[in-house]
Amino acid sequence: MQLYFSPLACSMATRICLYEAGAEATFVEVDAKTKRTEHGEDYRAIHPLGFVPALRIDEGLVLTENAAILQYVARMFPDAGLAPEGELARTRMQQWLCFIGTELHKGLFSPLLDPKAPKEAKEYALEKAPAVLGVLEAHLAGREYLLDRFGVADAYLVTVLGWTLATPIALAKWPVLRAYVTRLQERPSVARAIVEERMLYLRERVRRVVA
Ligand SMILES: N[C@@H](CCC(=O)N[C@@H](CS)C(=O)NCC(=O)O)C(=O)O
Repeated sequence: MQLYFSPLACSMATRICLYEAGAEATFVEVDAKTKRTEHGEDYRAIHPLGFVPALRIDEGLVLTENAAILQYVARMFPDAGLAPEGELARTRMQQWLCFIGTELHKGLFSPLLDPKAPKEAKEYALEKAPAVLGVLEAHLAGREYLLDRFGVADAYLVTVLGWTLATPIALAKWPVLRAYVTRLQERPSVARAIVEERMLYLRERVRRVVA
């Protein structure tokens, strides 16, 4: 399979899960600004909105939407234990994937990180931070992961919470969350993804300055 990604974007959650699973995968970088892949393809022909991630699966099909892709990877590599068994536990996992994707990623972080978002949109998003982060702080108190063991929802959460560094949100106000991020960032699959994507992110920034 082939993962279309942009450095440090939400697509990093899938990279983490592919590493966890020891999957054979290739990674195609998408320039978030020009919407060209590293091979010069027009990425909008692959994803009409130009969003990462997209996952080209072996049968030649392309999947989109982070929550769906993460669950697909978990199902393809069951030995990695990235998604729980059982109806209730699976629904809980979907609950967290939806929460992270809507309340956290799109509701809170997208306006804060989007240079084109108006000031009012950023302020409105920031007002929601205490309630949304408070839900996670309360849930993770006394727990290592969102569910019983590390899984796709954790990969997504640690990726998104890593973005706080580029926003006015200070995780020091949510000590449980801060400890969760620190702990998960030390996990080998997460640490590897961060190191690799940080380097690519810096390279992209340099390319942009030079261009
Ligand atoms: N609904 C999509 C949203 C994905 C998304 O927002 N991706 C961001 C990166 S984290 C993106 O590609 N942004 C590029 C842009 O806004 O043009 C999903 O869940 O996969």
